[in-house]
Amino acid sequence: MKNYEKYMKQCIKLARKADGRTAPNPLVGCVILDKSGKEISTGYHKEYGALHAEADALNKLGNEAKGGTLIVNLEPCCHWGKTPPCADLIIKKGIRKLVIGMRDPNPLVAGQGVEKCKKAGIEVIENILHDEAVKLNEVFIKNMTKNEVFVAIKTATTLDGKIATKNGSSQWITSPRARKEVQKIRNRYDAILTTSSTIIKDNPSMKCSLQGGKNPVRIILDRELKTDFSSKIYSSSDEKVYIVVDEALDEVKTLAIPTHVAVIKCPSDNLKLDLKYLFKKLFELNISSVLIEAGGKLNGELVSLGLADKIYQFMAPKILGDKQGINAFEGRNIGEICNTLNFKFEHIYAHAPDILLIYSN
Ligand code: AOF
Ligand code: ZN
Repeated sequence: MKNYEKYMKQCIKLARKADGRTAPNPLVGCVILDKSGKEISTGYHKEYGALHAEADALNKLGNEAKGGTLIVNLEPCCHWGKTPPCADLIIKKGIRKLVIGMRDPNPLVAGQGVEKCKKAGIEVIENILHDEAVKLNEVFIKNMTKNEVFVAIKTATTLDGKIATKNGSSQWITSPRARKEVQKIRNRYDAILTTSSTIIKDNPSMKCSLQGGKNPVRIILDRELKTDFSSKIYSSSDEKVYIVVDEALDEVKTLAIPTHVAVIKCPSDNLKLDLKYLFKKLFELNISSVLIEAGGKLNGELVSLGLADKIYQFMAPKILGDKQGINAFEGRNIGEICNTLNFKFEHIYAHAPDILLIYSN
């Protein structure tokens, strides 16, 4: 068992090499051992449309795979998609033992890949490092099981949970090292979402400056169309920019939007855009995951509505000490501590002098 865990760890590490490139497909890595237990091949799913991890690893081999063991973090597929079924290739190559981290939540697979391999006489060992396998593909799992976009919030606070002073001054709370880490997080998400207030205040470009990284789609909540199109966020047209406006907005105003910017008309209530509607729309636009980089009001609304799957909270060793400073999550008014919104701890990382806390809903 211990050895399988070691190889499963390797599968997860291989899979992560394609972080941010496989959506809407999962992150998958694969290791193959020959019949004496020696590692003979590895592979991973490199990007959407590319070979599946198992095929990537098996295609490098001839007869040596016969009688061997294949370790993979996700159940092999058994359907014809962009590529042929991996289960068929595994059987054809004479693999004797299959070790998986988790079953595939895709209804087209969902246990049938395992069944097919078992029927062909392959021994199947399941749930090796299951929790890690689930975490690795949290976006894919939510997409598949709920048909919804995965939503994460990134925030950067002082020790007293403030993201800005009362007059909005916020640059920079965290250190350059922490801000570099933000680039890595951006690279994992399909889209970054912010608000007109953040653009007007900070004029961010919301790109990913990571070497070899990809620029995410940018989404701007701008109910009344207040942003200036000369703002940095609109400057490059390499990736789509969506501007989300109130569906009741004056037609003349929407006509002035530049051609590389697509408009999403969204219903609103009480001067607030309907976020549930918007997220449904984003999923229809093939956006699998979105990272929110905005202010306390939007963050507060998202958590209150139960729409945030994950929180990345950077914290700097600074204290604002002013109750009028802006909170990372605004807008709730609770009397009792038993009414807090509770998240689950996932990880803590040191990016000295700051820390990164990761929580899930
Ligand atoms: C695997 N290994 O590396 C991947 C799997 O359209 P396709 O052919 O790329 O198929 C996509 C589906 O195949 C995806 O939704 C998931 O169920 C499975 N992806 N399966 O065994 C892989 N990427
Ligand atoms: Zn496959």
